[in-house]
Amino acid sequence: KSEQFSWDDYLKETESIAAPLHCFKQSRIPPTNDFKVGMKLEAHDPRNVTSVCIATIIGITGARLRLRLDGSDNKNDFWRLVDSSDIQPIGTCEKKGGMLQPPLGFQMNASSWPMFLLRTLNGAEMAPAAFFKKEPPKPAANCFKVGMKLEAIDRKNPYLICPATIGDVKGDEVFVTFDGWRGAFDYWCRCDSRDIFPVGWCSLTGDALQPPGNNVSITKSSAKIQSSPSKVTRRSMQSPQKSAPVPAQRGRKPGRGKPPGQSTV
Ligand code: MLY
Repeated sequence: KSEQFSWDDYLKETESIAAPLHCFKQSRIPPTNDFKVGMKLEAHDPRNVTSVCIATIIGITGARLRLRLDGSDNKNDFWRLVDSSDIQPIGTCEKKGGMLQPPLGFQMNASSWPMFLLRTLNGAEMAPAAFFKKEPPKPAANCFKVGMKLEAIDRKNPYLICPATIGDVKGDEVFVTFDGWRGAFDYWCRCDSRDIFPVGWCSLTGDALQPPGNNVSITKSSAKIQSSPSKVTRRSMQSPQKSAPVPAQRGRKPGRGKPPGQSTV
């Protein structure tokens, strides 16, 4: 399918409604993203939230920043909204009497941290305070209802935002289910989570909303054309889209008698 995903069509097709804006802890109009790749800021270490660390903006996506903690590896990048309370301008921590900390898994000897920090900040391009936006207020109550549609971050692939449905509601929490993925990516979160967005969010921020997975429950009309609906829908719809099979051997076909040698790619 090459057609673009349309919420209007999808809501009609699935006979469902979008969760109202006031359910979310998100601003009605997504905040503008003025940040630039390479700028530095302070961020709470996602793996050790009491630590405030130096982070570098590695990428920009919609109203979010892809961040990497200085002194950490490239395997623990994380994404934050520009109005997240987890990020702040450089200098904020010190102003509050705190001390910047090395990230969990600091790649150098702990004793080299003070010098590392000095060098990291020296001549760094610091994100201006005006770029940080105020966190939106909390929703008054959990007003999500089972079946409501939304856009949600895939926590296993946090750069992705996908169509989702509220699968359950319990107290202040909601169960976020990903349409067409058979539960593999579903999670519980608080109703005021910053990882869930109202329908239409991505089109406002310019983010690419992922299309729903392949495993959609088949409608009655299309089931009729299947030879054995119950089996076909269950089986053929089981595995999500797989990328094209990877050839066993990369690069040149090994010539007869010649060893493959080193890859040139
Ligand atoms: N490469 C991953 C992508 C899955 C994304 C699922 N999201 C969109 C709910 C996989 O196939 O497992």
